[in-house]
Amino acid sequence: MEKILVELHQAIIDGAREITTAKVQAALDTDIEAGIILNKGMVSAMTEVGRLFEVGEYFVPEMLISARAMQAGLNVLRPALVQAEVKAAGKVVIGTVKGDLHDIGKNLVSMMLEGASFEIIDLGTDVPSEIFVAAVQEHRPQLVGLSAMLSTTMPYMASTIEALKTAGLREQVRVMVGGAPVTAAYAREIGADGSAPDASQAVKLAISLMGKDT
Ligand code: B1M
Repeated sequence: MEKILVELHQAIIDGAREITTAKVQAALDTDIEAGIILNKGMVSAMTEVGRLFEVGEYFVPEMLISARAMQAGLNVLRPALVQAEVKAAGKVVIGTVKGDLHDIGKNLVSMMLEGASFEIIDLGTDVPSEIFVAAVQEHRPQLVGLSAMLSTTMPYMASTIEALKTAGLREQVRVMVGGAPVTAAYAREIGADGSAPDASQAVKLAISLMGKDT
């Protein structure tokens, strides 16, 4: 791996925000492709942070500091990521479900969707089902995106889909779900229209769902 990406990876693990942003900029300046910077330098670092947490070397504060460095790096990478390539006009209401504060993955999915010309209404994190319902009523999107990173918050994806049904809105939108613990089988079980393991697959899924009648 290129030295600059190794340094970027380490900066995120160390939670060194300024070094992270400088390395992302330096990688862009040396014409490394945004997708490579993202996956090799950045996403892999968060996977390592998760491993360090699992083995008890990192605790919540360290995870948080790394997450902040990651987010700062993503902000620098954002213009290169969102250069629209595929035209697919559509509106997406997206959020991380109730009880869940993880937003890096959801933000990345939003950025990549934006890059594919989707209009994004981002409801943030810890979003209760009634807020999703209200946003669908207000914004009339074609797609609703639900993100969850905890096994304990995944059930709120099901509750949100139920709430859309109760509000009579389920037939008007396609629902896509994602997040590390979310499987295709789980997505089917809760009545979602699809799931994606990462942001680029999420874009492909969103485009394919746009082609289907609601
Ligand atoms: Co948390 N955390 N965390 N954490 N955290 C995980 C998720 C965990 C796997 C760590 C571990 O044990 N190895 C574990 C969950 C275990 C489980 O339930 N299965 C965990 C835990 C336990 C917790 C706490 C409970 C810890 C505690 O308090 N004891 C706590 C819960 C807080 C809460 O939410 N209520 C907690 C807190 C935090 C921080 C706040 C410190 C911080 C989040 C900061 C933030 O997001 N702003 C944090 C972090 C950083 C992580 C890890 C290390 C990294 C997550 C991340 O950003 N990954 C994570 C370990 C890991 O993932 N290996 C961990 C990078 C990101 C690019 O990937 O989010 O997977 P990801 O998103 C991907 C795909 O999943 C997919 O595309 C994205 C981009 O490619 N995707 C979608 C995501 N959403 C999608 C939606 C779609 C489609 C695809 O359609 C709509």
